[in-house]
Amino acid sequence: MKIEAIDLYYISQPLIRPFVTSFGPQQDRDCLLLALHSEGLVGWGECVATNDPGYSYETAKTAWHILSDFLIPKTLGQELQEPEDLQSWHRFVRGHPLAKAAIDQAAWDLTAQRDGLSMAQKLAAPYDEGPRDCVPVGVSIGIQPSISQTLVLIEQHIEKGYRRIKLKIKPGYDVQLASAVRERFPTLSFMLDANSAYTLEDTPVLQALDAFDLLMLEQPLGHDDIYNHSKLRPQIKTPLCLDESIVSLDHARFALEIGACDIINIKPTRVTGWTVARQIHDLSVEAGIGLWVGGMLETGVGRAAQLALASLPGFNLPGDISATERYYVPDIVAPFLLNSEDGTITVPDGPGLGIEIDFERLSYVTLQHEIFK
Ligand code: OSB
Ligand code: MG
Repeated sequence: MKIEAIDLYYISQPLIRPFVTSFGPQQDRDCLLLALHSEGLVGWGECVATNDPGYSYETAKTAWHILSDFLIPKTLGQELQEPEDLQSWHRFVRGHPLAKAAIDQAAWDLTAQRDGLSMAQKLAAPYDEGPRDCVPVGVSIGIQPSISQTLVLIEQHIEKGYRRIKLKIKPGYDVQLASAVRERFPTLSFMLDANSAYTLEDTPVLQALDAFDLLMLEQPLGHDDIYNHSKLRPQIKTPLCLDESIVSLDHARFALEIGACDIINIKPTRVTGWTVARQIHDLSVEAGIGLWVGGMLETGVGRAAQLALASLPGFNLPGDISATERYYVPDIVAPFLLNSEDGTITVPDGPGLGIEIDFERLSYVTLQHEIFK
């Protein structure tokens, strides 16, 4: 499929409520959308880099630069057979996984449409089992002004049908929070995400969390660390999950070889896209570890592709793929809703991502649009 044209959109949408992590609050969420055009088909991708370099060094503006000046010129006019082709085309750009992932997602959408498959079916092609129809999902709740407000929010999400709750923590807002949650909800499946806010010196605090029967503790130490996590792991009882540290297939292998984690949160966008995400999935299945799909406050465009990934057989824990109405109303595609009876979301089964873009809404939230031909 010759890549005939590429659209790039810079969009900004208000979040329904600010999302606060250990690196600060977020109210308006910027991101990029990208469309690959070939043979009358259009494949869509989302670049989740955002306003600030908090979670990642990439921002929506650096991603615009890397995409428009390097990745898009390299991609335009090429013959795309399979999404894997992008690996060699884009290797000349070091880093910038979130920018690369926008094209990767769009290539999976485009080629799945060409093959007459949903993206879930295309991703699941190498496995005996087909993709799951529905995937269990949890919610990620940001840092609230008070513990009592957090308890109210948890209650509301349990009532909606969510079966797994993730709470953000930071030093000074951790043990008390976990203790209050466990006291109020004795059987709740809940976990904590520190987004790299601790060091090995905080080991006693992290050990104190052992008392609350957490599902897991996500990324307590450095965003670029693997080694110190392997030091921490035998000192705590809570299963340790890595997010930020796993930036490639090699890093996943390093983490497993030195015993740095029990669980991996695969964010396809953090590892350049769905091709590498599936390789990490396969490695994790071989290692027999816990595995789930992480999120980055995606619009429905990105959520559709996360759901496709989460439908693969090796994902054995609920992902951060909560309903899009938690963040954006309206969204630029029809909302993905929670099946409240079992805490799942239905995986789209239409061609490719199985979404339909609302172009009126898209143009309303677009700050910049460029067409590359
Ligand atoms: O660390 O998992 C994270 C959102 C933005 C950046 C980092 C993270 C998150 C989330 C939200 O936890 C997950 C989601 O609901 O999309
Ligand atoms: Mg995380």
